[in-house]
Amino acid sequence: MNQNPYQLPKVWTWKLQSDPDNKFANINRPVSGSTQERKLPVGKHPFQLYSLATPNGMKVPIMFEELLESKINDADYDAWYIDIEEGDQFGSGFVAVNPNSKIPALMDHTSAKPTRVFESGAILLHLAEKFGKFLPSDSQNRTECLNWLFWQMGSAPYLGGGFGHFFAYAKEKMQYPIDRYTMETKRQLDVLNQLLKNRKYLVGDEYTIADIANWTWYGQTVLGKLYQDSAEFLGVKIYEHVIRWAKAIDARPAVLRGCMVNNTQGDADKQLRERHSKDDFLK
Ligand SMILES: N[C@@H](CCC(=O)N[C@@H](CS)C(=O)NCC(=O)O)C(=O)O
Repeated sequence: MNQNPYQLPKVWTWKLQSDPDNKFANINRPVSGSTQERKLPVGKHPFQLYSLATPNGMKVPIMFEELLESKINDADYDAWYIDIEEGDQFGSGFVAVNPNSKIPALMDHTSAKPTRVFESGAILLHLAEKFGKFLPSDSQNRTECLNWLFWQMGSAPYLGGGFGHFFAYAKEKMQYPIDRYTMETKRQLDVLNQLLKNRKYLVGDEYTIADIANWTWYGQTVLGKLYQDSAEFLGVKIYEHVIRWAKAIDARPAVLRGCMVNNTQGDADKQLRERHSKDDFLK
């Protein structure tokens, strides 16, 4: 047990912390809104995406690339790089698209007055409905698809903000939060494993936006792509059905391209800082 537990003050107050090892923590504030005037760039395509290749960010270029792969050429897009470590999400232009200052954020210029869309789940649903793709048309399967889409949106913060934060990012390894969020992450992986025992994809035989949303988090976790050595720590080998599902999605050309968009880390051939044309992947 920690000999010096945190002594709760009566009222919490914000102290600006300056930590050279954690730029990201330095820009967090307990208030919302923009901190600087900054216009967002607008390219030539109908959809303007402002994002970064995190698990939440990746969902959207994967969706666009899947639509384009299905020959829906009207789904062309520009993807602009938002550097959240440098505070781009607090620029006035970005805040006007997403008042919550988080990537991904989308401007849909196909409407007379451009439509803003934020929250990755809402963006996937918006595009799926607009193009009639990756969302089942019959009522029962549509509802099941939304069940798993919203399950992901509610569950992944325990995996990312909980497990990932305390396992990989927190300077000190603290057993209490690591135990708590590891338990929950493993429970969630087991939920998916039980489901995928009898289904090819989350809703059945059809690949949907529920698979896209869940793959970037749970699929990438079992494939060892998130949070350093977390796959070994989480003992992911036992989630054999999740691994089979994750590998199948990982092999899709649109997923490969989507993961490259707004990515500036890792292997050079997997990086594409901004995407403005399909030819950008060939450079
Ligand atoms: N529920 C949101 C979560 C988005 C989110 O947390 N984005 C993170 C990166 S994955 C972000 O922009 N963080 C910047 C910040 O917290 O200032 C979604 O799915 O769109």
